[in-house]
Amino acid sequence: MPVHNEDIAAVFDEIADLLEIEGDNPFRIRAYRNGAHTLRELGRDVRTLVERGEDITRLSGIGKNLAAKIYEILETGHCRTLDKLRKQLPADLTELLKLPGLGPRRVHALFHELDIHNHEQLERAARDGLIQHLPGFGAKTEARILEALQAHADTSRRFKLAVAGRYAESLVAYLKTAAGVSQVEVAGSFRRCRETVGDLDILVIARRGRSVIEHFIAYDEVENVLSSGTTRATVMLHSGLQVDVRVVTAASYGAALHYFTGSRSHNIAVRRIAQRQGLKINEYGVFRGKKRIAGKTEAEVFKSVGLPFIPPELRENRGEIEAAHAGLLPVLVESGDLRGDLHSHTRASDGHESIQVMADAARKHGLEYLAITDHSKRLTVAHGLDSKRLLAQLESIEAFNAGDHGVTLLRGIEVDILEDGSLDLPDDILARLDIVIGAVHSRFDLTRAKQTRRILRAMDNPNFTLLAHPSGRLIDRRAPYDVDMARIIRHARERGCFLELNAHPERLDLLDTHCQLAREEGVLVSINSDAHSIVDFDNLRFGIGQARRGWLEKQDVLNTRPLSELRKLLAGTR
Ligand code: DGT
Ligand code: CA
Ligand code: CA
Repeated sequence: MPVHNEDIAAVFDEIADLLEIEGDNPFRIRAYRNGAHTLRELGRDVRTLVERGEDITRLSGIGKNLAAKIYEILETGHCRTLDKLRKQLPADLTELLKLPGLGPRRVHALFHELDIHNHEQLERAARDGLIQHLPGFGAKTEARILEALQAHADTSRRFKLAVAGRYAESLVAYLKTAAGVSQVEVAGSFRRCRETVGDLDILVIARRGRSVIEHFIAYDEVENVLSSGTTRATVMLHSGLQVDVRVVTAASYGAALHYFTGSRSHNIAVRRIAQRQGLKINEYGVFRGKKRIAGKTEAEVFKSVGLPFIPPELRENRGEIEAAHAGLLPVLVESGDLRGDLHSHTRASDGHESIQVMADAARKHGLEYLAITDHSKRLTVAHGLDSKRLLAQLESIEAFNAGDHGVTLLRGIEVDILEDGSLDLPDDILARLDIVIGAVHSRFDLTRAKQTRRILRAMDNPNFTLLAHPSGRLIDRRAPYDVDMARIIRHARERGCFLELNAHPERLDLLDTHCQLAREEGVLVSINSDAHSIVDFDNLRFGIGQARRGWLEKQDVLNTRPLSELRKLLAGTR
C-alpha cells in the first residue's frame, strides 16, 4: 500500500497530540511536530527517497528515532508507538483537539477533571454549565465550545483542497494506466477550487467502462467499495476520502464535465436557461428533442445555450450567469501573472532557510521580487525580531540586492497588531522598511466591535502597508475571529492600503466573497505564499485558485505589478 508523506505526517501529529494530552516532555512532542512539518513541506515522496537508499536523517527535523518510525510505517503501514498511545487513551479523544479553541492542554483538563473524551460528553457538560468552572476555562469559552461543536457538525469530513489534491494526483495517474483510457479529469468542488472538498468526482473518457471500473476498484488505496457498476463506482480510500468515478464517451465528455463540476445551483440556473430555449441539458449532452446539439466540450455546451465559457471557479451561482449574459465576466488572474511575493519568512524567525536560499527559490519560481517579512518580537514562539535584529537583517538584504541575483528582495516585517491596535515595533524603525505587513496573532476572542477597532487603528499607522490573513481562520482548526470585514475593506480603500490573500492551504484567507468585495471597492489584494521554506512557493497556486473564486483579475492583484510600479504603489501608502 503506497504511503504518502501526508499519512506519515498525520501519524506524527497524532502521536504529538496524544503525548501532549498525557502531559509528556515538550521536547519530545516538538520533535514529532517538526517531523510532520518537514514531511508536509518536502515536496517529494519520502517513500521514493527511502527506496533510493537516501539517508533521510539528513532532512531537517528527522532524527534517528523518527527515521526508524518512517521505515516502520512504510514497511508495515503501522506505528507501534501510536498504537500503544491509542490503547492508553480513549480512541475519540483526538477528535476533541480538532475543535477550534481546544488545545491539548484544555483537552487534558477536560479528560482528567471531567472524564470527557468525545463530542457528546463535551456537549452535555457544556450545556450543564460544568465546563466554565474548570481552571483555564470560563463562561465565554464554554459558549464558544458549543458554537464550535455546531460548526463541526456542519463541516466535518471535508478535506482541505491541497490534501485532496495529493490523493487525487496519484489516483489520476493510476487511472490513466487503465486500458482504453484517453482522458482523466477531476470535476466537482475540486475543479472549482473550493477550499475544502467533500469527495472527489473523477471523469474518465473510455469506450468500455467495465474494465476501467475494475481497474479503479483494484487501486490499492481503496478501503472499501461503496457501489460499483459498468460505468461508475464509488469507493472510500484508506484516508477516509470518498471518490466517485464515472466513465463517459468522448461525445458526451463536455456535458458530463459541466454537470459534475457543478455547483448544483449553477447547474440548475444553466438548465433553466436551456429550458427557456426549448432545450434539454443533462450529463450526456444538450438536446433539441432527440437530437444532441452539443456535448463534446464544455465550451460547446455553454455556446449552445448562448453563454460564453464560464471558468469553473466562478460556477457558484453568485452572479456569473448574469455577468456572462452581459459580457461582463472577469478575465481571471492566472499563476503566470504573479511577478512577486510579498510575505515570506527566514531562519531569523520561524522559517527554515536563509534569505539567500529563499530568494533563489523565489527566482526559480519565476518571481522578480520577494519581500522578507519575518515576525516581530511579540511572537516569541516564532523567535520574532526586535529592532536590533531587524536592522541587522536589513543590512543583509541590502548587501544581497547589491549583487546580481536575478531577483530583488524587499525589506519588510510581519508586525504583530497588539491588542490596542498599536504595532509591535517603533514607528521610526517601521519607516525604514519597504513593506509593513500587520497581523493579528493574539486575542482572537475580542468582541466584534473591539476587534474591528483594533485592526482599523493599526491600518491608520502611516507605515502600515498590508493586512495579513485578514480573518485569522485556520481551515478546520480555528474559526475566523469576529470582525466587520466590510468595514475593514472600506477602511483599506479610504486609507489606501492593501489586503493579503494568504495562499497557505490551511488559511486561504481572504475568503472568496471578501475578495469580491475588495474588488468592488477597488482595494488591491496581494496573493502571498507566507513561505517558511522553499517548497512553499508552490502554494501560490492555491492562492490563485481562491482569487479566481473571488473574481479577481490581474489588475486587482497587487503583486502582478512589475517592481517599479509596485514601489510606487507601496510608497503611496505612506
Ligand atoms: P463537495 O463534494 O461537497 O465538495 O461538492 P461538489 O460540488 O463536488 O458536490 P458533489 O460531489 O455532491 O457533486 C458533484 C457535482 O455533480 C455537483 O457540483 C453538481 C453535480 N450534481 C450531483 N448531483 C446532482 C443533482 O442531483 N443535480 C444537479 N443539478 N447536479 C448534481
Ligand atoms: Ca465532490
Ligand atoms: Ca460526489
